[in-house]
Amino acid sequence: MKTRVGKPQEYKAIIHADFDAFYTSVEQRDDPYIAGKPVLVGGSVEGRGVVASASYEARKFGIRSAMPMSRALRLCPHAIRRTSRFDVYRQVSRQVLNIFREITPLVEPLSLDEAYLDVTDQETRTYAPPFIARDLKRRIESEVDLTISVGVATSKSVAKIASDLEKPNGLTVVRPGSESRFLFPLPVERLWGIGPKTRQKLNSIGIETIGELSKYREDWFSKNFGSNGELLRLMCQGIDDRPVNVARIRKSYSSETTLTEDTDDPGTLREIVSRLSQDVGRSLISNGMSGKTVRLKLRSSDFITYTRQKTLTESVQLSSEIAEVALDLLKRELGVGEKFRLLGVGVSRFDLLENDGDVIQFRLSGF
Ligand code: DCP
Ligand code: MG
Ligand code: MG
Repeated sequence: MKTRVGKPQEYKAIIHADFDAFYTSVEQRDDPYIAGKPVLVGGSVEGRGVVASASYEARKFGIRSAMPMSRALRLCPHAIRRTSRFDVYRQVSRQVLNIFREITPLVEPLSLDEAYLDVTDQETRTYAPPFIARDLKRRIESEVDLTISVGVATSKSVAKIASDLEKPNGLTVVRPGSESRFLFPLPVERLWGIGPKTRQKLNSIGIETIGELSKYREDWFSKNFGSNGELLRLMCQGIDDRPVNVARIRKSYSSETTLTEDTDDPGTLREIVSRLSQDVGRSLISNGMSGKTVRLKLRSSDFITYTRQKTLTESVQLSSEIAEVALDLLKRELGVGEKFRLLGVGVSRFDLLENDGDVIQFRLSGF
């Protein structure tokens, strides 16, 4: 590690790196025939699959991740469809994480295609963070033959917003002290944890930009966002002290629900398990993850909780695949006269270091 030669100020240097159109770029890299063309990676139309990744050429037609494949192909009938090759993506991810770790030991992978790096200790008077980021991009391009977009800032949340702004192949630097100038004109949904529903509610009371949101006072944030309010208020100012966390590993995704009334009705139970599978599939998809073990959790009306699980040979990610296994597990528990009061579905066993990157959901409660 290089020695740090007198730093002018005490701030952190954080890089957020994210592959451009990850799955499709890998496919284009490995098959020159489809380079530069609209390419979609995801499920089949017949299987009611969704788009996992769309190449930038395909995005010109309005195609986005998580869109049904059937709709995507209507928007761009000549798009080339490929099925996911998770093993290859995992291998690429591992290779790139190793490059990151040669630069700094402080690497926090968020999913297969993105990570934070804390390069505070690598900074010197002549080697500023933007140059570290530029060299990082060059290395990935020459050694892995793929492009990443990179954000450089003093905190994780600002670096993540920055990396997304000039995709593909972007390098966005937010210099120390210019966080507010950078953040304030951006729409609120750029903030981590502000989903479509919260955005709509904020818009409905006239708040469109981060700058507008930042004008509210502490008590307004705590009233409307509960215990996360202060975190969100500070994020609006570009203040985020969360450290780059090397050890944080997300091992599973799950969703559970307590029934309004205990029941043994197979139809109702099946419907709930399908819905829970959908929740889990959505989380997996939006984090670009998949897992091999599907778990069904049951709590009977006499409060006995138990789980049934099945480990598959191939990783699953899609709701339909999760539901198929979960419903099969459920089938064996039905018809023995037992009523249930709680059901849960989970997917676990990820092959690679993957975590949820401190996923925080800011939900408005006060409206
Ligand atoms: N992914 C998925 N389903 C989603 C979103 C993502 O399966 N709804 C997978 C495929 C993506 C990968 O995770 O290639 C990385 O997700 P990103 O959100 O980073 O999307 P891309 O890398 O594809 O595009 P971008 O250039 O916008 O980062
Ligand atoms: Mg990406
Ligand atoms: Mg990503």
